[in-house]
Amino acid sequence: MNGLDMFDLTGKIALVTGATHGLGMAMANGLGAAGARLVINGNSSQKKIDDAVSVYTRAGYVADGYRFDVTSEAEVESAIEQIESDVGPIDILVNNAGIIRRIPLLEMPVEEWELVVKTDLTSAFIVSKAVVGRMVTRGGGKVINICSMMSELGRDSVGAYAAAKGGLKMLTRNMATEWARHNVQVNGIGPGYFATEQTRPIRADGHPFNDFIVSRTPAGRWGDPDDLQGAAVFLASAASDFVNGQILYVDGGILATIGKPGNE
Ligand code: GCO
Repeated sequence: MNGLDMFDLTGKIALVTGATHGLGMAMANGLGAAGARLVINGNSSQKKIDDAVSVYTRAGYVADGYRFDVTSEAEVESAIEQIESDVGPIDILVNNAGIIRRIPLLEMPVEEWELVVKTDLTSAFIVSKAVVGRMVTRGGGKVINICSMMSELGRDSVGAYAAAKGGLKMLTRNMATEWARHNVQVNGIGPGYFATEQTRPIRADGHPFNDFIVSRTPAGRWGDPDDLQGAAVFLASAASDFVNGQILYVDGGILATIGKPGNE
């Protein structure tokens, strides 16, 4: 295999959780453009899933949608069984589904904390457990866990999210430790600050965070969700067959620096 062939995903089946919108949709588009057949998951409504499937189909990709709750082991197990019998064996799993609650820790109800940790961290364990058992039997596969700046950095009001995303980074390393020998490569992508629905409230014109992020990011801008496609294709493809347990930060340089460029 040489040149661009190693990035080719033709014939591969990719399950992307939370791929009805936002970063999940951008990464699924990248995998589709590289040739993968898409299986997308959402849990808010069947209509949202159907709408997303038509977006992928119109883009020219083969896509199927499945509604299930990634935090429920029973739902996940039966959905994975269904997907593999309807569509075929899952070669690539992207654990992308997640939520955020911006509540200072001293005001955070424990129920909200648990919901965030369950959705952003425990779900990756549950879905991977169901999918990777099957990958091991078949001789290999790829898992990509979607981490965050908050896998490395704290920020006021996002304590539960940071705890979950920091945990997801270590879960990625532990999965790599246990599964590399089975030819399952597990890695993470750590998006920086991206212009999505999730960040809309803190991107609003005049919101101090908007100016802060633009000046704190060496690239000088919010990320465009499509900026994640290259990293997703790389970690889903044979090009990363000896890459295990890494987190690839796609952040315009935030983690490389302490401050804004041009500071005296
Ligand atoms: C926040 C943001 C973050 C980003 C992203 C950073 O409030 O700090 O919403 O959580 O969305 O995860 O990588």
